[in-house]
Amino acid sequence: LYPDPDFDLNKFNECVAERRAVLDHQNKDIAEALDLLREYWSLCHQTVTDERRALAFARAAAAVKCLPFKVTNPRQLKGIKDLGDGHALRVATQIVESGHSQEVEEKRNDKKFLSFQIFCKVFGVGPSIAKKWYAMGLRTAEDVKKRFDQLDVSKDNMISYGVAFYDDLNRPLQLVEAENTYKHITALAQRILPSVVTSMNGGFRRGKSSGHDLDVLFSYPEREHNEHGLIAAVRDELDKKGLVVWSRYSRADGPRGVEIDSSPLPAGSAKDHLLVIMIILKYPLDGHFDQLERRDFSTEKNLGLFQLADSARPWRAIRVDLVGSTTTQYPYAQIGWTGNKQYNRCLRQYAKDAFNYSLSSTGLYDKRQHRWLPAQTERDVFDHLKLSYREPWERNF
Ligand code: DGT
Ligand code: MG
Repeated sequence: LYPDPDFDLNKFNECVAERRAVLDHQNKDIAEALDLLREYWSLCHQTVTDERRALAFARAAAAVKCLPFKVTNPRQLKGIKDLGDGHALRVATQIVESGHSQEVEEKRNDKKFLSFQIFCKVFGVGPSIAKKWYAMGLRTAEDVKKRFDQLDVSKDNMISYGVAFYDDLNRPLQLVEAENTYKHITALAQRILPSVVTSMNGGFRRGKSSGHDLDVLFSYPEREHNEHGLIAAVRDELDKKGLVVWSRYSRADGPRGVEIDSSPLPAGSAKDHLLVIMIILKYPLDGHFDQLERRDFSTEKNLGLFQLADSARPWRAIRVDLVGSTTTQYPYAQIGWTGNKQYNRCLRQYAKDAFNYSLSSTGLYDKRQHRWLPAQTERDVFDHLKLSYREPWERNF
């Protein structure tokens, strides 16, 4: 049945977190169709059932991306865990049989969906705001710009920057641009704190050649974190150079007025776990984040729009996230900020189901033994979870 004689369906289904998905997988047409339905339900959902539908399509698309062969016969799709035996399987089968799905094409061209896609491409806008704008009769990016004054968005809000820099921020950031910016930021951070360790995470670490932003992760010992507030210092240095267009800083143990104001979360005690819960409750419940992500935060973070030198004009705005983690959190932060989002969901669900562990970008918490599990490297995290190590480029679920 399978062109790959080594393919074992039972093994493939045994543990979803053991699967691997490279960017250049073999079933792009099926995955694209399923991802479109995921996006449709994630943006246009009305009910909790619709949100669940979006997650089900995300799992189905990931399953297809993990298949180590090109599907040529619909029978090859039968019995695949996460593809199921319902809606997603039906769509995948149509694509294999005819290269076409009526439903996918209708949704792709759905007017409301197209407007929601445009609105959600505004930095700071998620499905709930998109819905409001749609109800106000807005349809296009031009409508948003023209009627911006009626949108009840304050001038310093991230959304007003999202609108002002709409074109810049929707132009893909190329790998070489990301690397240059990353090097510049790393050099700056090393001048402030020579022992800092940095990594370029997000899609670029998974092998993408372009992306919507640059995700830089910093790691430093707890003690130095408390003294310096490194991310704030880096942001301030960039600001002095006139390179910051907009930024929002948050720190778990920061003074009042920052986005998250509570104590830092080192790997340690049950008391720390309580703090996690307190912060979960404080974390904004935006439609973009599902249950597994809401409890997630880092001790220090700066969302920013920075200036990037541009050949055609003095500069253009790009999205850069600076994330600080202590040395004890670093491997967890690396996994969390490498993604992709669906891979993280899968790992976290598996950690919960298999061991009753709570996995986040700040650590792995054993809820039975009430303790955090230490890790020095990403491999240690995989070992804790009794999973084979997966390279970043195999995490493109
Ligand atoms: P891109 O930027 O379009 O190339 O795609 P990615 O995969 O780099 O996506 P991005 O930049 O949104 O996020 C990178 C990873 O970081 C993703 O797997 C999820 C994680 N992440 C994003 N935002 C947050 C956040 O607010 N909190 C936490 N803990 N993780 C986040
Ligand atoms: Mg990114």
